[in-house]
Amino acid sequence: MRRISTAVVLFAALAVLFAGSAQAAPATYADDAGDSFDGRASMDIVAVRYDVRRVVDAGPLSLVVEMELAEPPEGVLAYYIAGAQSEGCGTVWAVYSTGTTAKAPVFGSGPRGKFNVGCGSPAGLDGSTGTWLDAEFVIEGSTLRWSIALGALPRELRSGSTFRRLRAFARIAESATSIGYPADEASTDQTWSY
Ligand SMILES: [Ca+2]
Repeated sequence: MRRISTAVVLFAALAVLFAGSAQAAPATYADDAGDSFDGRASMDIVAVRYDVRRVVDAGPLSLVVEMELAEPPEGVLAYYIAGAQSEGCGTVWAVYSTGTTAKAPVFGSGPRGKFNVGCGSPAGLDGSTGTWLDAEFVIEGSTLRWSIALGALPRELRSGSTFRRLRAFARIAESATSIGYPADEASTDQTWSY
């Protein structure tokens, strides 16, 4: 009898442990509406959300980053970027490029969403270990959503991390440079762990 109850307690503890790691509470931070540099609602960040969940039923547990704008995003000449400093893998950026010349080597010629993470590659000549990863990327109304299966991330991010310095940018792009002009910025002091 004692052995059974010990097993039950152990199972319950493991269930809590796994539930905790699989269902981390999402983090959301907001930004004022109506504050984009050039007044366009399509360049106006209003909220950013981090989560680990299954995007589709029976799909893989995924890192999910969502950016809500005041209106649907631009289709040309814009970048939308959400970043955070991770524990173990440097900066994790979610980047949507509408497809400009300067980003073509990474993004190709069309609109595309990707992640750039600060680990997962051998150090290059400049010491960088940054790695570009394809995101599952969709635009649903005014919300941009990047996701990637946890198993597709470098091992430093697969089983959990803590994200700090959460911040996001909407940038007006022009074809000759990769930097662009800031249209809106958002940030928070809160941290997020999964
Ligand atoms: Ca805003």
